[in-house]
Amino acid sequence: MADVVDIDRMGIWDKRDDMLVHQEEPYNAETPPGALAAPITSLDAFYCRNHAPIPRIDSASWRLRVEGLVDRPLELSMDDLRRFTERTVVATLQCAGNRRADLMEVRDIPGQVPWGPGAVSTARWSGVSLADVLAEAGVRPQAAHIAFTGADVSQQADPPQPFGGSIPMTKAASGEVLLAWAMNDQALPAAHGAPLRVVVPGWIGARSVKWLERIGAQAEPTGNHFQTEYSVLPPEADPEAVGPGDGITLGPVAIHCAILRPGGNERVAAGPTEVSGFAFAGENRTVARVDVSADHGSTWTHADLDPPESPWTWQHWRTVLTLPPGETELVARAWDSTAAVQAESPVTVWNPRGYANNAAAHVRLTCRP
Ligand SMILES: Nc1nc2c(c(=O)[nH]1)N[C@H]1C(S)=C(S)[C@@H](COP(=O)(O)O)O[C@H]1N2
Ligand SMILES: [Mo]
Repeated sequence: MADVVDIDRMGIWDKRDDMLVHQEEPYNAETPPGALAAPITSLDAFYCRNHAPIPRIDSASWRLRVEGLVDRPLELSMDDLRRFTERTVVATLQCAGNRRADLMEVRDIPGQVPWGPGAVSTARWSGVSLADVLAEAGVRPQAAHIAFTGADVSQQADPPQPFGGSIPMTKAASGEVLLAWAMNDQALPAAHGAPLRVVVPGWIGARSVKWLERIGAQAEPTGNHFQTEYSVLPPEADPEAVGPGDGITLGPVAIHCAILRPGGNERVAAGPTEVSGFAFAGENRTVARVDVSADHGSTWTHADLDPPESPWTWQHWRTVLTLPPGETELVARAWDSTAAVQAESPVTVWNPRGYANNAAAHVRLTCRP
């Protein structure tokens, strides 16, 4: 079992002073709103989500085990991994708990991190394709799921368990899922899973397991605590008294958007004003349209979308709306390429653990005449 780093925290996390820190230990911090406007998030502003202290790993003696339903079990060092073809994917990572704070206003969600809209960031990830490593191991046809296990042991499971998750073989075999050792062309920081992490583009952040130690090919999804923890339960369910199959296990990210400017506290003059933000469609969906309204949805303006950095990233958008003097509410809603649209209100999507809040974005502001 890996033990815990006891050096100065700031040195480990290496984050900007204006990160919105929800917890120091385990460290949970969201990206400040200003940093969400950049297509690629700088390492010192990338959100960080942990369920346990950072594990101490000696990358020289570290090995990745690939086992289960495979013809050739593997034990790979970092040098072994670097012999596979290096690949780079620009991908947005979004926590399933992003915007839980808005759900908590509908009804309390005890014991969970009150994330605002900044549990999302985008990086250039480099490493090897999971598919290439699985091909080397020779995955047997009975393997329908690929399970990942990290080195960090979380007390949030009873008994404590390493953090883990799984994805179906169909996703695992697609070239975009990476075992990444670099982020924005720099060595993967300890906070983000060094020496090696999974990056599952278009899926909730929880499946992108950090500090990866084991890959298992298996017939069923993993029984790891965090696989079923990240599920949407019906509103009336007691999260302490549910079985593994009672929820909707989360995978692909649902269409979502955020308004970045103007911010809620910004001083804005009435009249034509640029409104901007980003939208993100998970898995193989794309952002098809973003509608913005300043009159409670009587009229909608279609925002201009920036081209995405890759099929796996958010897309920033902007438009000009004429804002009236006095109090106004801006609303933005995104549609994806399957014509799925965001829920109008968090009331619709409230669930006991507070995941997958993709309700339309709202910003209240007062404009000077
Ligand atoms: N080993 C491990 N992997 C993990 C986690 C964790 O606590 N331990 N948190 C997951 C969750 S819930 C999210 S949203 C992402 C966050 O990745 P980041 O901290 O690099 O932003 O990592 C995922 N991978
Ligand atoms: Mo997450």
